[in-house]
Amino acid sequence: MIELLQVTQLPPFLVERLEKEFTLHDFVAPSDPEALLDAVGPRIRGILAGGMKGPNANLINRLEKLEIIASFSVGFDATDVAAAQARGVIVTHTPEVLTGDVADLAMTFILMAPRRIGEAERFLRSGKWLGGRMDLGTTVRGKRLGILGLGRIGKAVARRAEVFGLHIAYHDIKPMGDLTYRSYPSPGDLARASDILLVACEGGEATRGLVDGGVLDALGPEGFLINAARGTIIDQPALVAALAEGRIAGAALDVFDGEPNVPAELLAMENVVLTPHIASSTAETRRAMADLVYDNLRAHFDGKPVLTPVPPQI
Ligand code: 8YV
Repeated sequence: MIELLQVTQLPPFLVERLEKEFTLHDFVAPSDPEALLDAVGPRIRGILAGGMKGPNANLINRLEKLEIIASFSVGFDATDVAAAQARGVIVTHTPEVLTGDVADLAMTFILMAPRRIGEAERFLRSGKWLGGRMDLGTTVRGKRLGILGLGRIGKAVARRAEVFGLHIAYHDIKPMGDLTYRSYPSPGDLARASDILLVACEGGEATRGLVDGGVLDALGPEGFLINAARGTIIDQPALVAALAEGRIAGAALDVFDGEPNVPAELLAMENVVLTPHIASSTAETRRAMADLVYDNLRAHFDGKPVLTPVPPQI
């Protein structure tokens, strides 16, 4: 059987399906990685990766028979795609199938943060309601939503947000052609023209720290920051400082730089909604992602073109 190296946790239904046709080697937390690689490395033809964990250049280059890296994620920043493609190793990901659920979570966040829904639930559960009413929230309707990165997910959120009466603008490095949304030339310009700033661009080195203290100040003390993309895109210490000093009004975050660790300061803030990277975590979407990972591997090893390759990065 063809041998694959699994470097990240995957849903059991995907592992079980793959194990019927492939030999999987568990490299998620190996006690002796060197020994395992010495033993099986020369036979490994595929790697199973994910959004938060993928192979670096060292691992890729060590596996001489490696042909394909199949990532259980749309984001491929955890895998060194350039190193893989430089060697002719195909990288696949799972676009489209998770767009709806990720956009739904982002839209939920856009409503939750200004309306103080997380805080309201804690207020009720802790018995504070018995002592009086909670402070007022902020209306979302009529506000300006700035979308940083108008890709598949950004556009899907824009469609939802229009229904809620938000005015949409965006910044993207790619020209967006005939869209009616207004484009701003930089993240700071977009933030200055936004009441709510949604981070929806790719992760990786190119966008690391793109939302810095200057962008947060441009968003301003009435502004909300939403992130269901990658934690690395935001300068996290700058975000903590901006929230602590009231330089932005609040945030809703599904992703963190260094997750699953989340800064203690954020955990203690009432005006911050926090979820544990669940944007694509529905049974339906995870099944669809798993099917796509399987279909890509099957196609490749049957000598057919893969379905969803990561475009060339070099
Ligand atoms: C997953 C993700 O949570 O698709 C992505 O880029 O980050 C998520 O869908 C992750 O890949 C699960 O391991």
